[in-house]
Amino acid sequence: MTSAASQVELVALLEAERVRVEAALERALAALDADFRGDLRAAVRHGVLSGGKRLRPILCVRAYEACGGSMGPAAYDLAVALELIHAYSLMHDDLPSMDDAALRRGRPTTHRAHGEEVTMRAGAALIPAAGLQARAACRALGCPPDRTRAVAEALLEAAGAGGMVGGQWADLLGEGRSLSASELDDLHRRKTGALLAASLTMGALAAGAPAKLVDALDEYGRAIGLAFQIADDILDATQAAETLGKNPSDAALGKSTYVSLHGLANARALAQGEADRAVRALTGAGIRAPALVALAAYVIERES
Ligand code: GRG
Repeated sequence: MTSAASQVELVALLEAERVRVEAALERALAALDADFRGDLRAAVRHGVLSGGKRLRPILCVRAYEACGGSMGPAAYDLAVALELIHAYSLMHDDLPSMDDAALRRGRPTTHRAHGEEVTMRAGAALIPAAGLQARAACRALGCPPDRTRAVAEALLEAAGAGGMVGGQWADLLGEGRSLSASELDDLHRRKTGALLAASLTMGALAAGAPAKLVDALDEYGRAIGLAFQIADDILDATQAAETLGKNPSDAALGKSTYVSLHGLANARALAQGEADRAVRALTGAGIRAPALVALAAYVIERES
């Protein structure tokens, strides 16, 4: 458990960071206005600007700073490339052909508000937009071409078939069937963990960090990715849909979860173990980043 004082500090930090992320998202969407018009623009804005914790961009800027990058608007412009991918994934995940969800972040899902066809288009349009956003931000940060390429690759690999899309596919195939513990780990390493880990490595790569630091932040990201997902399953099992602002739950969709597989108490212990592993990855590499340490605790203690 984090102390009450550090909890207060973390809440203030998250709020201050969230405001900077929202501003960067507004800049990113304004730059897309020429191509994204009418119903497409409205659906994109619904999916991207509908709240959310903005955890991925916050991890990215904190990794960038921990690796010596100097903070400013361009760092947030880079970080929101991750949020564009995350937003598309949630818009598509909620579609009738996937989770068929009515509610996301306490509001109607994008397809319920804007229709299924435009939501598919809006989500698809966000994928290349995210790649271009990352490239433009790297250039603004003064990254040389090889660094820019490495950052863009980290984003697209994490979002692709070996990462998030592959994990989502495994998730859909797993509906209505009981997965083994290793199948469940593998699914979530890809579906949730890959993009969370890329959030850290993109920040480190953009700052020009040596491989040792990039690898340590990758390990931190993968550990909090798993911890985050286990915490998600715990919240799903213990909180009402209204509190979470989303429905239906994974259990209701017939999916295996850490709670269904391991039980609540073991799932909590597993989440704590992963959060501890994340912090060890930082200390092992000599990375001094109190915000990242606090965020490792936050991912398992959060209430939404
Ligand atoms: C066509 C197979 C196929 C895939 C398309 C839809 C999709 C790609 C991927 C979905 C991946 C997905 C739903 C991952 C879930 C990750 C997750 C735990 C989301 C919740 O993240 P939070 O808690 O959400 O950070 P907020 O609302 O705070 O942004």
